[in-house]
Amino acid sequence: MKKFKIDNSYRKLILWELIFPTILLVLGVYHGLMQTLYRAGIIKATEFWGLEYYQGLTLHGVVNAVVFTTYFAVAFGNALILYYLRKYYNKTVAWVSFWLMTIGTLLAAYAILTRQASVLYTFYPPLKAHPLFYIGAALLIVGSWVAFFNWIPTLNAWRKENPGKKMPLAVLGIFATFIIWFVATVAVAIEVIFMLIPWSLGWVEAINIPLARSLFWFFGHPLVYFWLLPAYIMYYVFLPKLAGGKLFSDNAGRLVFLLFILFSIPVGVHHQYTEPGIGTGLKLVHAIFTFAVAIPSLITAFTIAASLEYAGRKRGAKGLLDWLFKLPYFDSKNYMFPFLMMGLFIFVFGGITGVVNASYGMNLVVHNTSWIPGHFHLTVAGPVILAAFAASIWMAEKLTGSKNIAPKLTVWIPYLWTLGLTFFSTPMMINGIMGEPRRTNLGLTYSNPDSPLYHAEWHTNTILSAIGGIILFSTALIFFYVFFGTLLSKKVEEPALEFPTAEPLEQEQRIPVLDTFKTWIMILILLVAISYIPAIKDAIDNAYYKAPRYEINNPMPDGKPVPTNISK
Ligand code: HAS
Repeated sequence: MKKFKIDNSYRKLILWELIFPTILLVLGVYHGLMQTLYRAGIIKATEFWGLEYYQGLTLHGVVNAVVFTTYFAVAFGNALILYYLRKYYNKTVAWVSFWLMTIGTLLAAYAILTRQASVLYTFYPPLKAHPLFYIGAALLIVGSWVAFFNWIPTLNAWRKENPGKKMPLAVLGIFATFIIWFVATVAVAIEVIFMLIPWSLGWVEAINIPLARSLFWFFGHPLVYFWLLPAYIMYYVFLPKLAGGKLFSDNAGRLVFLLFILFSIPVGVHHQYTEPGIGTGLKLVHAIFTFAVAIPSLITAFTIAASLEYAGRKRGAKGLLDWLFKLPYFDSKNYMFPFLMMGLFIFVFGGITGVVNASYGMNLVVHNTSWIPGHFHLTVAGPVILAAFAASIWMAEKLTGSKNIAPKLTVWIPYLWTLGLTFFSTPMMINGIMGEPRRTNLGLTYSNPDSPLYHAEWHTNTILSAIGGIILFSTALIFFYVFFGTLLSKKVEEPALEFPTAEPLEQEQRIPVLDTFKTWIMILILLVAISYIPAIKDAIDNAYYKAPRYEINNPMPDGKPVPTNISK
């Protein structure tokens, strides 16, 4: 496909949607490193350089997992819609979306940085944050909705002008991503707007915790596919081209994105297997749907592997597996390839550990242990972040007309990142099976030889994990150098949008049900009703009591002083 020279205003919009969150990511990644140093007992304190442990963990999760990913998905969608539909969406609305997201992010950042929102990225009540944290989160979500709604008239206009033509796979992929996001975020918007904000403002005395948690996880698991699907778009549309081959099946790709619409949402209770108020029968229903949501990823594994094999054979491979070694792993002119390839490699393990989590019996062993962050650093911090890094550098080049300032160095980023994740995640998961807790400042106790709670058997793995954290942090610095250096380097050509786009291996016929969203959204509504009406009912009926507000460092509700005259 030809390059697309876009209006300056759209170019600046997408660039700012990449630059602003990447600046925040510096802080988010710094706190990732700090977490490993606390957990290894290298820091044995409640805070470092003026930022408290849970404040840092909140920053790490909110910036890396929510802010950066949401901005990237909007920026990537804004670019894909322009490039593949060659049509403009409303410029003013697109900028309104950016400013809603940015004001929301800054409000939440104020609450976190002033130590009034150390509630982690899941903001579980009864831990209370400053109202601005919740209002900021709501604005970030609404801003992303505005971006998505802005694309709908553009797609409809394109379809009117191209009757009977398949919508481009990348467009189907980004629409599926945002359909999941919109349906999922309705639940967390209800939790935030109708439960947490009035409760945080003191208008409501106490709230139903199981209901708040269930609304969060209605959103919390589809959130991971909102993170993952932009990477999947790159696996299906970019990677076969970058490998020098073709996409094994375009219709398989369409089916995968549409299956995610069905199964991303009716699974959230698998985060609540230990929730007392929700019935075990319902947990089984969500477990079954969870195994269903693994199916589109398994289809992806085979479709992308077949596409890579085709590319490897076109490069002269003859044997059973030598196609794997014919691919352009170190071609600096093709630097996106290793980012996507290593993301896939990491996701093999991220996926397997996810399936372990989904298995009820095994989940009871790993839940709330360091196995869980071990799993999700092989998913969101693996394929997702590597794909976002690659596309951010690529779009920085194309939208400024500059050239990557260090392509030979860029190619090493995914390999160093994979090394860092191996050191970071594997020990976390081993210790998790031995009972090491997640979301805990181990440096004060379990990793502190002077503490009666010291666990010597966890120590080596916490040190290995810290080594992983240091490798990841150093690699992230290389990414920041390449990304910002490319943005600031001199222009060598006219800026224009361009993406490597794979041809399908065969011209497969258009299957109408794989070229529409309506059918799949109707089935989704049915599946959500089956899986969530009983869950919400359980959460309402079985809420033992409603909880008042708690601050992070006070066991007494509503900030009341801890009674000193406790009678014996
Ligand atoms: Fe997960 C918890 C189950 C996928 C992220 N997950 C989390 C949390 C996060 C997260 C952030 O069932 C913690 C939330 C919190 O803070 O409490 N997860 C799954 C399952 C999948 C899964 C079944 N998770 C993800 C993805 C994430 C993510 C994707 C982020 C992007 N997860 C759970 C469960 C929990 C959980 C429970 C709750 C645990 C608890 O108790 O709290 C599935 O989607 C996984 C399917 C994927 C596969 C792998 C397919 C492999 C592919 C690559 C093929 C490679 C090729 C190349 C072709 C089956 C596609 C080969 C080339 C070579 C060189 C080899």
